[in-house]
Amino acid sequence: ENRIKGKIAFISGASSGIGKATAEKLAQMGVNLILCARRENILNELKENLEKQYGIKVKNLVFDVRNYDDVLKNINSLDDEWKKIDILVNNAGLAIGLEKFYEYNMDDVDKMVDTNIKGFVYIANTIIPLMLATDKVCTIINIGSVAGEIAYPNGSIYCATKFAVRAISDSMRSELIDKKIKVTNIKPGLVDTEFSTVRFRGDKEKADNVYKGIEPLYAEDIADTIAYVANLPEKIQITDLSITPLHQANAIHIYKEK
Ligand code: NDP
Ligand code: 8X3
Repeated sequence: ENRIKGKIAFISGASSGIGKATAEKLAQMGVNLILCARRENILNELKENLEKQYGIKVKNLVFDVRNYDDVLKNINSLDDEWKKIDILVNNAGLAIGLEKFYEYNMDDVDKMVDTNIKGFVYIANTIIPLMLATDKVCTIINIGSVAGEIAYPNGSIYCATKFAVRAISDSMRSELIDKKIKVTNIKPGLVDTEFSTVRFRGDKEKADNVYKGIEPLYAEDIADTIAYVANLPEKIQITDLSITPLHQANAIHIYKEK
């Protein structure tokens, strides 16, 4: 049963990977989309394709989630119909570097904290009041990670940001307990997206190595899960959902064929 046809979803980080695949999946289900990312040309192309292919409406917001003024300006610029957001996929995020805590460069630390925690907060903080203003049941899907459950060596800052996503999701869910807003923290394991290329600063070989010897998940797998959560009956809330490939148990236990 399709319960979300005609609804509005806001997706941050929609120009690549999980966010882009989610835009495609939700469009296929007849959901109108507000897409956010920094790369305008990719969003424009996506909007054109999705509107043509699925007959839905797409609104692009090109901004950096780290800039609170821009978050406010862009979301507040939406007209009243677009402000009636039913589904938030708070997904924009990144890891930079895989190195010892004491070797991290502070620019990279700032980028991770500012995007994955502060940007994540700015988006949710701006959109929750819009959801509260409607009388509809809404769903917030926060993209955490298995790295938000167990911290691994050389991933201290990224793991900390995903621990933060888990903590904020838990508080948010409790604070909204008497409201019509569900909060789900989806925690993927290895997903083959641009994630590792960004983490290794464009080094494709290092990035490809992460997915060698194991069949990883693909962005579409997470998009299907996001669509499943968004499409649940109104009374059902999934609080947390970890999702890994067959041969991954958690953030630190991965079986790879030699
Ligand atoms: P990608 O690198 O493929 O996509 C990341 C998206 O985030 C892009 O659309 C990028 O758009 C956007 N983004 C990054 N920084 C900003 C910013 N400052 N402002 C606005 N948008 C931004 O990676 P994934 O799809 O894999 O990552 C999506 C989420 O999933 C992240 O939160 C990540 O931590 C999480 N995750 C990923 C896993 C994996 O193995 N891939 C596993 C577990 C969680 P643009 O550059 O155009 O701004
Ligand atoms: C991203 C996946 O491998 O860094 O959350 O835990 S990993």
